[in-house]
Amino acid sequence: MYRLYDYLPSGNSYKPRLLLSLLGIEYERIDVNIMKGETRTPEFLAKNPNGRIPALELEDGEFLWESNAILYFLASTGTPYLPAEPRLAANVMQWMFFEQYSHEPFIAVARFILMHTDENHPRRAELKDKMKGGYAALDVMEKHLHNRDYFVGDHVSIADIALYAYTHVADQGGFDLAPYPAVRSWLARVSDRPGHILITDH
Ligand SMILES: N[C@@H](CCC(=O)N[C@@H](CS)C(=O)NCC(=O)O)C(=O)O
Repeated sequence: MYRLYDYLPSGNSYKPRLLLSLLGIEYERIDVNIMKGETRTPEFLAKNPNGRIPALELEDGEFLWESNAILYFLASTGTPYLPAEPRLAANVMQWMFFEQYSHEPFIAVARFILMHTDENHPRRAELKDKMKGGYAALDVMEKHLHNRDYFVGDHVSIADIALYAYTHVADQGGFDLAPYPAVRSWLARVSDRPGHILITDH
């Protein structure tokens, strides 16, 4: 059985947790409290030398880390979440790289700062740039989704799971999704799927 090293409030670890649930795959969940430094212990660094959750322990005892790589692995055994056609599969990768470079560093980090620091904390100075970058990512998503149901092709894929994770809680990072009707409709479509769980569920 897989073992997922996880922290419930984290959108990055929600990605594999959500996909495992959508695919109906049983797994053991190990809670790693990132706020108590549990990702930086020698024991955890032996699992992920980069000291971050999520990490997935495979049946042979090997570890996979980086949320989108874990999504790729879980989806790549003939599931509908990764198209077989190379061009569409590359489009899925394109949106997952977009998520990591142009979306998560802004929306997830703004959410982290607002959830974990008080008003006078020096990290609050980062928020202006985080909001600018986050809204730029939402603009790209809105434009792409205005005539589409999902990011790639006509079926939900791991690109949607990767982007859903922090977009659906963007309000917790101070983002207003009211001007993004296509993004809001897409969020509802993703959350309507059988097996869907909330970020706080497992
Ligand atoms: N690019 C990584 C980011 C992982 C990440 O930033 N994880 C955070 C929680 S969301 C973490 O473990 N932080 C604890 C630490 O840095 O010690 C991924 O997508 O998995």
